[in-house]
Amino acid sequence: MARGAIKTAVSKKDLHLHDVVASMAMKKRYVKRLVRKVVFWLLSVAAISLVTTMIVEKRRGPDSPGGSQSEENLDPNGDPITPVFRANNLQPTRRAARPPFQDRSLAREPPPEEKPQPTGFRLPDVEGERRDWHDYAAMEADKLRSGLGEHGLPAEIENPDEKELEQQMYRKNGFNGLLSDMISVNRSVPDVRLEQCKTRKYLSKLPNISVIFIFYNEHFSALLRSIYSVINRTPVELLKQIVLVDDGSDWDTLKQQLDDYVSLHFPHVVTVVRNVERKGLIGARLEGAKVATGEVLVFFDSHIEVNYNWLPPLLEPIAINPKISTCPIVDIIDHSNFAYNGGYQEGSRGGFDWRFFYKQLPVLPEDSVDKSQPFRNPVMMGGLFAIRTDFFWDLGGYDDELDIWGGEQYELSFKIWMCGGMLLDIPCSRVAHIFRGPMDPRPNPRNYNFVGRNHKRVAEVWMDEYKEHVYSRDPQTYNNIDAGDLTRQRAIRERLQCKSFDWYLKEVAPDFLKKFPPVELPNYASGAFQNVAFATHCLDTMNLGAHNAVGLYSCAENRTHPQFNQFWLLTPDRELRHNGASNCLDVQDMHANATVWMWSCHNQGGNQFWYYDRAHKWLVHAPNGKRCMEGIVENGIGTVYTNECDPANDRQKWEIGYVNNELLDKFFEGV
Ligand SMILES: [Mn+2]
Repeated sequence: MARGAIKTAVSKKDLHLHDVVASMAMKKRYVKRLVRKVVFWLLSVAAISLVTTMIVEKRRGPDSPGGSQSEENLDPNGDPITPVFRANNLQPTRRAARPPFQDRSLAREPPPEEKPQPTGFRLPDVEGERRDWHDYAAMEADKLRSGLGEHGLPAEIENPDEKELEQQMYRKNGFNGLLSDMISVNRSVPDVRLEQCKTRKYLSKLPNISVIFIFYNEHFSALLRSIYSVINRTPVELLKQIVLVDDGSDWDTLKQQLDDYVSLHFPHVVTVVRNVERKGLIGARLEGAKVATGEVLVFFDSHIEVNYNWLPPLLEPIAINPKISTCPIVDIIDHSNFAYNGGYQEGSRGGFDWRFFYKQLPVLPEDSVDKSQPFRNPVMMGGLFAIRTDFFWDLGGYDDELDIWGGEQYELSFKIWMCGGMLLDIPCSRVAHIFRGPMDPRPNPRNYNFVGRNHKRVAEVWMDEYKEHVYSRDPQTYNNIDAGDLTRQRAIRERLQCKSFDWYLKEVAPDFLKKFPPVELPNYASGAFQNVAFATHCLDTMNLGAHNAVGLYSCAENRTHPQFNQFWLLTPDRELRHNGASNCLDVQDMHANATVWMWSCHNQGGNQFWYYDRAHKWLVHAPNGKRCMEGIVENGIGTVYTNECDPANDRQKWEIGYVNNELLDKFFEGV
C-alpha cells in the first residue's frame, strides 16, 4: 500500500511535473492564440470601423462626386446657403469630426432629423441661451384698454365744431393732428405678427440700443406717441437711450415745452440734440449717431408706433453677425383716422429703377420658405432700421456731403452689402409709420437740386460703370451737377476693400437687371390717349400727382408728344405710366365705376396691368381682360372709371398717339 502509495506519490509528482510542463506549454500556446485572437479582433474592429467611418463620411458629405461646390452651398447645419451668404458669414469650416467609436451604430443610421433639409435661406443657428422676451403683463394690460383709437382701430372726430380746426391741422402735418391729440400716447396696437412670431424665443444676450428720432416741425403728440411706444414695448435692459434730434424746427411746442416734458417724464433715458440750422434727414441722423451710446443704433421717423416684441427679432441677427443691418416690416398708420393697418409691405424687397425711384421686388424664393424668417433685402426703405454703432461708423456713417434727403438709403444699402455686410428685413419685427397725406408745402430748405447732387455722389462712388445708366436717363441734369469732393468716400471703399457694383447687382439682386434693364426697352404705345365718345378729350393728370384720380381734359395738339399732363406710356412692364414720372394708373376696386388712380408704379402687374386691345380700341385692366377704362364728360368735368367691357360702348374706346404694332402682337408673351 505504502509502496504503492509512494509510487503513486512519485508518479503523482511526475505527473504533476509533467502537468506543469504541459500546462506551461499550453499556457504559451494559449497566450499565443489569445494574442492572435486579440490582434485578429483588433484588426477586424479597425477594419469595420474604417469601413463604417468611410460610409458615414460619404453619407455626411456632399452628394455630388465633385463635392466641393455643393459643400460650399451648405452651412454647418447642412442648410443650403448662397455664395453671398457664405462670403459674408462663414469662415471656411473644417470637416466635422468622425463619430466616436461607440456611436458607430448611431452614425450608420442617422435619425431622420439629422439629415440636411432644404430650408431655404437661414441665418446660422448659434449657440446660446434663448428666452421669451414678451412682456405678457403689458400685453394683457393693453387688451383691457378702451378708448379712441385703442387697439389701432380707426377713429374720428365727431364734433362738427372741430371740423375746421381738424382740416387746418391736417394740412399742416399731412395727417390728422387734432385726432392724434385725442388718442392716448399709450394706446394699444393690434398684434399683426405672423403666428410663428408670437411664441419665438431669441438669444438672451442681445446688444443694447440707442433709438434716434429725428424730426423737423413734428406734431407734438405724434412725437410723444413714438417715444411712449418705444418705452412701453422695449425691454428696459436693452433700451440704453433715446435721442431726439430737433433738426432746426421752428414750432414752439418743440422747444421749451418738449424740454420740460422730457425732464419730467423721461429724465434718464431721453437726450435732446438741437440743430440750430436745418441739416435735413441725413445730417440730423448723423448728429444723433454722434451722441448715441448704445451698441446698436435704431433710426426711426418721429411718427411711428412699435408693435409687441419688436426689438429682439430685430437685434438677434445683429448679435449673430455684427455686419448685419436689419429693418422691421413697416405697417401703416392711416393719416386720416389713425387706424393701424398691418401687412402692407410684408414680404417685399427694396430696389430702384435707373431714375433712382425706390421700387419693390418680390422676395427671392429661397428666402421665403418660412415667411416668418429674416429675408435678404438689396435696398432698405430708409426710414426705419438698426445697425451696430461700430459698423455704422466703420462704413463712414452716411456720406456727410449728402444734403437734406435723397439717395441716402441707396448709399448705406450699397455700402452694407458691398463692404462685407448684409441687409435683412425681419418679418417678426413690426413698426407702424404714418405715411403722410396731402399737406401744405413746407419751405424748400435749399435752392438747388440737392436730390440730383446726392444721387450723383452715390452713383460716382458706388455704381462703377452702371452710373452711366442713371446719367443717360437724364443727361441734361446730371451733366450740370458738380458732385463735389469724393475723396473721403472713395477712401472708405478702398480701405474696406468693398466689392464691385456688378457683384452687388448679380449676387444681391439677381432679378434686378431683368426687371430694370439698363437700356430701356421700347413702349407698347405712347402719347395722348383720346376718348372716342368724347373726341375732344384726352386722359389727363388734371395737374395732380400720386394718390389722385386721373381725369379727362381737352386734348393736346400733338398726340404723339403731348404736353406733360397727357403724355402716357404703355410700358414694357405692361403698365400705364405717366411719362417722366413714377406714377401708374391703378384700379383698386372691381365694382362698377371704379376709380382709376395715379399711384406709385409697383412693377408687379396686378392692379396696374393694362393692355391695349386694338380691335376694340379698349384699354383693358388686369390680365383677365374683363374690365375696360371708360371716360365720361358731364357738365364739362371729365372722369375716368373702369367698367365691364362692352363692345357697344364708345366711351370705352381710345385712340393712342403712337402704337408699336409689332411689339403689341407679342404683348402676352411671357406674361
Ligand atoms: Mn415719415
